[in-house]
Order: sequence, then structure tokens, then C-alpha cells
Amino acid sequence: MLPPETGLDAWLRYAPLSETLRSQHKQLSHIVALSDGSADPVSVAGQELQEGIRKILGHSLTVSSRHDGASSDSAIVVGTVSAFQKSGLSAAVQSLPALEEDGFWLDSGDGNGAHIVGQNERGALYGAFEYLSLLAQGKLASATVRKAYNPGASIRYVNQWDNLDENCPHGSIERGYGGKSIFFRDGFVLEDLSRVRQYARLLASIRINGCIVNNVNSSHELFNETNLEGLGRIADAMRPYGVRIGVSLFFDTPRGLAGLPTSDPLDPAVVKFWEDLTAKLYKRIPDMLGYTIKANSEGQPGPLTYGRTLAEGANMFARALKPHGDGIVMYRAFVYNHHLDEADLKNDRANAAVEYFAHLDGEFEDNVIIQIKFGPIDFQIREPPSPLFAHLRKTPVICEFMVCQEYLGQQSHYVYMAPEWETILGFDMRIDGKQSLVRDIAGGKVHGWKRSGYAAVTNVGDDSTWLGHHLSMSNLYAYGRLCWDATEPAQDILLDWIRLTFSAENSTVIDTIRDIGMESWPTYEAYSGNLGIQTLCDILYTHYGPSPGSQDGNGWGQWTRADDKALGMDRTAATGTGNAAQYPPEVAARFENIETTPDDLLLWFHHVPYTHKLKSGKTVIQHFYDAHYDGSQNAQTFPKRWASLKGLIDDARWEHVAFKLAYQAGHSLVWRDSVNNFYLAKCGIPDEKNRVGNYRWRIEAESMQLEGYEVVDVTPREAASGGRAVVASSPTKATATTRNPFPTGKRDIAVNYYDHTGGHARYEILVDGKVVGQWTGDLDTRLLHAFSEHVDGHSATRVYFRGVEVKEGAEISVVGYPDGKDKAPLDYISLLPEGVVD
Ligand code: GCW
Repeated sequence: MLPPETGLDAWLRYAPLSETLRSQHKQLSHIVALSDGSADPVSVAGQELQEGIRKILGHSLTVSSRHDGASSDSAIVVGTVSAFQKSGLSAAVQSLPALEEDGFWLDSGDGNGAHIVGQNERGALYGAFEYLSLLAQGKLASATVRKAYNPGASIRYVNQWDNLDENCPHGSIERGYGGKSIFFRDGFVLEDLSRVRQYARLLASIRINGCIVNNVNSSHELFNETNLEGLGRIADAMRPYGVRIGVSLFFDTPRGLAGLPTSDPLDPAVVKFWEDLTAKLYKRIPDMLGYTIKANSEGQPGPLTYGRTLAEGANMFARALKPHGDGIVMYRAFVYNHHLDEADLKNDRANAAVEYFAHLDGEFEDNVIIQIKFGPIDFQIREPPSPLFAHLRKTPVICEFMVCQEYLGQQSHYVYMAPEWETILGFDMRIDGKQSLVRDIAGGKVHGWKRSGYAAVTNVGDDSTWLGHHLSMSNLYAYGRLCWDATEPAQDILLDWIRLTFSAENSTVIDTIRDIGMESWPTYEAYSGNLGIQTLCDILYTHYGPSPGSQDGNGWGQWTRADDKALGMDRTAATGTGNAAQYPPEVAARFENIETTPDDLLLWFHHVPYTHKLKSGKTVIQHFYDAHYDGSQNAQTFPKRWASLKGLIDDARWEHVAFKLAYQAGHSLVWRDSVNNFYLAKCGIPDEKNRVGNYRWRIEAESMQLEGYEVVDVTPREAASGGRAVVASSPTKATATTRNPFPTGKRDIAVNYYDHTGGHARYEILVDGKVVGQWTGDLDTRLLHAFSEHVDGHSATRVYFRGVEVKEGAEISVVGYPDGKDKAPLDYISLLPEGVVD
């Protein structure tokens, strides 16, 4: 049996190679880490190499900080170019290819000693991690690597949306699904920052060089004296790994913290306040990377609040940073009016970034960088790139991704997002009619920017899995890899991650997880929102489960404009919001024309009848129905495929993932039925295959004989089969009973119920008086996504009892034992013949 693993070391677990592979490696003599200190990246590299080589190969090596001539020939030497030169190793670095900042040279040396040479200390550490990654994957057993590695972008940051929670003891993270904050608790920086150190280690191994540690919805309390000291400790914990920290600012801090009458960016007292605060921060964090700013967005104050331009606001911070080094302002382009009037067909949230920022190009200080979400709306299952990427020429940009899956299943569903990010990174904007891929814009190549790149909202938490789902860590890993080299294929990255995380050598493990991973995004798209309509989750509450109706009828602007005849946003210049015309002419022409708009973005750019024929020949509505059936059907195969890995990976991680994938399979059916029934009710066009609304093996709870249960209408209606469910009216026990109307046979009994916060109801299911299954509604403490308090599409879920012999006419009862606010809600049962999914 393989020893249980928690996931804490993620892809840095350094699992032992098989004896066969181990025997192909020569014994190295020792490690030389050319460093003068004990907490700098080079000495960390030395320790990491020592630990990694011991675990992977079983070789114990000593680490010295000096190179001592001939005896070092079979050593592994790590250091900067200049340290190599100073240590009598000039020959080794004489004819190296050019190395850029953070770059490195790796010569794995035929097993006879190796050289890892960083352009700087950070680069040296990256080189050590690269060496260990190759070693752990068995890639150095038969090959020698001699290669220079240079970054595709200088900014490779993560953003944490951790709250200070000064008013409530929580450690919460906005849109965090991996436990509590590893940075803050109850208004202050945590005393114990050991997880922060471990996080920095993971980040360094994927060459992330910066971390913004607090929520963009910030608080002025971040800057009280205790927290200034605490931020310094965070920086100290991350610095040995080459990770610099930055902070998110609350625009109204001058008023809130210093009691100034205004936070007007042109007011001398306000300017002075920020200068002083910045000086204080640098005193404690001399290498602070800068400030992230969310202003005039979703209720946040900002320069517009004081009658100033966004550039005037950004520049105030930029000037405050300048005397202290290379600090930057990462000014978020996520500025929009969330009280938009849907009745006006010209209104469009997708237009906001260009409208607010394009004309300011040239007005920003040279240390202001505009941080743009990858799409025009908000991390949806599919979006085109933000048109703002094509407008800023003088002002460098950061392309913002989201590693945590806010709109994509919140780590209770697995979605490997690198393939989606690739559609953005590889998109050609055709600026001035020339090739201008988003990755070349963000990487600085198109406009010759020195500092630009990527940020991702990661939101790891204190759960040992970091993100709440072992498989979701493939997203953090892939994000780092793409920041460094955005041309790497998503599948290659996934394969490396699997070899490092689960098994370097077992092809069943590697192939199975690769297939699940590569299918996961198209699968989730198929059972959520298709054809560019957006994800269709509930945008007014937890952003998790299905609620297609929530998109419209409010000011948030994530509209679909679905009525009984047609759906989709008309974003054309000819008849719609004009958003298509925000792209450079060639791209604009493609999106303006329905014929040249790809099907997967059809409803993003066009308002079409449900009967509109796609390029596939299907109608839009039939595509919706089919995709939801196909996608959820595929999700049913994930647990089965995962089951084939039992014993091939450790039980602890196997069980965790098995539980998540089984849950996902059940919830994918909730998605399928909710979305399909919603659109069937809207347009009245039946499914050609007659599946939607017809569930042959289903028995509705509201049609059963009820004792202690009462029937309720569910909101939204489509979140319950038939629009209704039952909840206990009795505080102690409720029973729903029926008789099996189907022929005698073995059945997979599926029970659809609701698991929300407020209590853990227990349930039993009996056939002819015999208990055939029991469970507790405690998903709200086992899954870490944002849970609902209600009976709805978020809490709807399914449990199975398989292979139960049920006689025709047998009495079947579900008994619920309510607990607190959890009134043991029940939607339906299905008595499925083996192999049938419904
Ligand atoms: O996607 C939305 C989220 C908000 C978030 C905002 C942003 C931090 O729902 O929770 O606020 O984006 O990016 O600022």
C-alpha cells in the first residue's frame, strides 16, 4: 500500500523513482550552492536539491557553499553567473547563451555533475526546481539537458483575495474554496506563517515571482501598525523563494485610517498620506513590488468619486512608489457600472473596459500597468479576449486569469482551465493588421514593453489540498508554466503535472488523468452554458449552481436577453451594442458577421432565434439539449475511470478525488435538467429526442405518500424536478413512501435531495422495510465551495445505492431526520436499470 498523502507538497513531493530508473543515474558527489547566506534563493536551492535527490534517487548528498576544484567535478553546482565567475568556474559560464532577468542555464551533465546557473538568485532557484522536475519525471535517466531558459513575461504574479475580517473572526477568502486564509485571521496577519512559506515554495517552483496578498476589495485596517509589521513578516517568509509581495489598497484609506476629510488624489494632504504610508511600507519591505487597485468598481470608491480621472488616481500611487525602487501600480480595468439598464439595447458591460481606459493611454506614469481580466465580462466558461488588449500601446498590461474556479464549479467540479486560457493567449488581435497574439501583447513583445505579463486570482487556503481539490492544482501549476512560456501546449503541461503529482511511470495513471483533465473543460461547458451564452450559474448569489434566469433582469450586465423567440447579446455595430467594433478591424469584421463568428461565441455576439442553424446543422436549442446530455453523460464516466486507479495512487488522495468526481457527476445532472428545462419552458420547442421533461425512471417526492413532509415550490423552478420538492414539517422525522411501478430487477437507486447550510439532516432509504442505504447531508462541511442556505440549484445533489434488487410493487420509503435548518429536503428518486443514467 502506498503511504497516504495530504497534497501539501503538491507537485513537489519528490516521489522515489523505480529501481530501474534509479539505477540509470550515477551517484553525484555533493551539492555546491554558491551562496553567502542561509535564507537566500541559492541556499534554498541547495537544500531543495539535497532533499529532492535524497527522496527521488535515494542518494544522500552534503551541501557546501564553496567550490573546491577537482573534487567538485561530479558535484551539482548551483549559483548565479557572477557567483560562478567568482568561484573559479568562469569556464562553465563563458559561452552561455543570453540570459534574461530570472532566466537560467541548466546543464544536467551526463550524471557527472551538473551546473545550474541563474541570471540572478531567483533564476538559480528556478533552475534547481527544473532539474528536480526533470529528475522526478524520470526525464534525466536517459537524456542530458543543456538548455537556457528565459521567461516570456517579467510579471508572473498571483493575487490572493484574502480578507482581513477585522469585524468577524473568520480568515475568509473572497471566492476562496480551499479553506481559510493562510495570511490573515481576525483583522491581523497570522502569527504562524509556515503555510505562507510552503506556498512560496510552490510558487517558486513554477517561476511565479510575485504575490499580492490581500483582497482587491481591501480595507484601510491593512495599514495599522500591527499589520505593517505583519506584512513585513509575510515578505520575509516569501523572500527566500524569490517571491516579492504587493498589497491591494482601499482607495478611501486616507479618510478611513487618517481621518482626512477626503481621499481626492489631487489633494496635497492625500498625496502626502500615501507618500508617507508608502515610505513606511518600504522601510519594512524594501523589495515590495507595488500596489494593486480596484477602484470605482462594484461599489468601491475611486478617483471618479472625487471628480478625477482614473489616470489621475493611478498616477498618485505611481508617484508615491517611485522614490523607493521599481514598484508598480497594477490598476485593474475591471471598472463598470453594475446598475446598467437592460431595457436599453445599446448598454453593454462588455464595452466598459475600453470605454473607461482606451482614451487614457499615454496619460499614465511609466510605472502604471493596467490589469485586464482575460475576457470582457468575468471569467466565464467561454469569452473572447478583452478588446482592451488591442487599445493600450503606451501603457503596459497584465492579463488576469483566475486559478480558482469561481464560475467554473468552485473546485467541487474539476475543470482544467489551461485549454481555455490557450484560446485567449493564442488569439490574434490583428493590431494594425499585423499578427498580435494576446500572449505577445501581455509578454510585451508587440509594443516593446519591459514590464508586463500575468496575474491570476489563486485563492489557495489552509486546506492541505490548497485549492480544495487535488486535481484543481493542475490549474495553479499550468498557470505558472504558461506565464513563463505561453506557447506550451496545455496537454504537455498537464502530463508533467500528473507525473509529478501522481505517478511518473504508471501509464494507466498518466493516461487516465490526462484524459479526464483534457475533457474536463469541454465537458463543463457542455453541461453549463453553451455557444458563448456564459456559464449560466446563479450570478446573484454564490456563482455556483445553475440559474440561467439570474443573468437577466438586473443591473449586473451579464445578460443573455433570452425571451420566448431568441437569445444572445447582439454586440454588432450594425444593430447591437457595438462591442464587436471595439476589436481591430479584421477581428471586428469577423465578429460582426454571424457567418464568420465561431459557433462557440455565437451567442456572445449575436441575438438569434432558438431555431437558428449552427454550422453543425443543428439548431441552437437542440444543440443546448444535446450538449447538456452529452456533457453530463461524460461526467458520469469520470468516477468510473478514476476507480480504475484504486491502488495505483495512495488511498487518501484517491478517496478524496473519488468523492469529488462522484459529487460532480451527480451535480452535472442537476445542471443538465435545470438548463434544459429552463429553455424548454422559455421557447416551448421540444427536444427532438424527447428527453427533456421526460424522465422514465423517476418518481417525484411530491407524488409520494408523505408523512411529516410538505410540498414546496422551489426557486428557481428548474432547480427541482417538476418545480417542486418536499421538506420536513416535522422537527424529528419525515417519510415519503411509494411503490415500485417498474418490473422486478436490479436497480441503481438514485436519490436527488438538497444539501445546504444550517444543519446536517440524516436520511435512510428502505425497500420493503429493509434499510438499503443511509447518508448524512453534510456536504456543506465536506465540499469547500460557497454553499447555499436554500433549496436550490446550488444545494441540489444526488446519492446512489447501486445494484439493489427491487420487486415490482415493493414499498420504497425515504426517511429524513431533520437537523436545525436542514429539513431533509427531497426532490425525487430514480430506479434505474443498471447502466442507465437519468
Ligand atoms: O468576479 C467578480 C467576483 C467578485 C470580485 C470581482 C473582482 C473581488 O464575483 O467577488 O471581487 O470579480 O474581480 O473584483
